Amino acid sequence: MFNVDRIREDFPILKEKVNGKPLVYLDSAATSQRPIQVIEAVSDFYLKRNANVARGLHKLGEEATRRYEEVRFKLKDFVNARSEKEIIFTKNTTEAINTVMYGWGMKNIKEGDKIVTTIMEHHSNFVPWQQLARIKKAKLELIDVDDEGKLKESELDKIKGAKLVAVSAVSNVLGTRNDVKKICRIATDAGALSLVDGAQSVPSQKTDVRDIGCDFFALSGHKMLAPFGTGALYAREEVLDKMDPMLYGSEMIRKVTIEESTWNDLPHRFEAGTPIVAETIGLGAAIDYLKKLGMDDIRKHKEEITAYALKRLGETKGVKIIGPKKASERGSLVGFELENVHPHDVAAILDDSGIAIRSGHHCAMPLHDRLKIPASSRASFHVYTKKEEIDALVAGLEKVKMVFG
Ligand code: 7TS
Repeated sequence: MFNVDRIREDFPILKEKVNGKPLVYLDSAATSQRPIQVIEAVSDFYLKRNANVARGLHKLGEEATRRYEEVRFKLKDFVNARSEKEIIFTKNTTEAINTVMYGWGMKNIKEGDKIVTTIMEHHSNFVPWQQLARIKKAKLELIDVDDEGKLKESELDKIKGAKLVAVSAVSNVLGTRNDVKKICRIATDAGALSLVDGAQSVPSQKTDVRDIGCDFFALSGHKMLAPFGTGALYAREEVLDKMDPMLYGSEMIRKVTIEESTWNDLPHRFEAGTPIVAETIGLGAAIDYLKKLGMDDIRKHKEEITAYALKRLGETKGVKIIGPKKASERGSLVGFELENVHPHDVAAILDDSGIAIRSGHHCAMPLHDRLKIPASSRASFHVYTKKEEIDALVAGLEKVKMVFG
């Protein structure tokens, strides 16, 4: 049984006060809070088990390696990859996407080739392709959105003739949940590789990379209750095996002589240097936590909260909601504008009441240009979000309107 009050007990920070008021944390799309189980997994490692991995022959080092590699298997199961060799640990989604840009893109994209992405992308899934296109004199084409912030069906034709299609599963501004399975199928049929940015989808719904049919999938740990500095790239083994490493150094080599070097097996070839050990073990604890709650129940809860937020904000005079109208077509966030008030003022005044939301361009400047707005406000939700917090947001917005007459 999904019990939010019970879940909130696991998140110590939710008992904190901000500006003398109880914290109302509605910025989980930027980063989630962490349950005590994750915090304790990290501190337990430093307190009792700290050693570097894949090096020492001593007991502590072996144990650290075992626990660290165990997380790779957990993540492989969590996203339904075929093999743990397809899971590369990265520090976030951004690093995962850049690993593809450098390792696959620099090798395979040639002058005149076409890369397709969308206007709704976060800069992390936009700038790497823009730069790759610039360096290689390739073309970057964008799939546009309609008035409701959904990808235009008619523009999916752009995928024909592309070498790579990169799309987010859920937009961090519009909230739009894209039909990535369909887009990846069109890409595969067109002979293109596909990359899915799962930063906003992984914390809110079941992830099945085989069902999606993508070649690459990027995710961030810090949005899915895990520590900062954790994340992963999933890549299909056949594709990964032909990619070049982005970073060179220790761990990723097999043999080094003065003249040349050869590379380690997958996945270690793509993980140069000492990894983020304790925090990755924390990622393992976050996966356990999410699985225990159940991804289907998490999705149901988040959809309920999102539907409630859409309803309450929709009833609030002066509020204009950005993105799809139905909660079922969204991830767990709602972007909006408040008439005649700059989003930064909205966020600052809400903050006085202990309510944390995000305002700005949300690292999606091309999208804001397309929407012809300089910035927007965004409330985003997680497993611990209660309807009362949406009520607090709406009351806070009434206060903002009063301040601005
Ligand atoms: N892709 C999407 C869709 C995102 O929302 C984000 C982060 C990223 C990629 C990059 O993730 P990172 O972990 O590598 O930074 N989005 C946000 C946000 O909306 N507010 O803060 C970070």
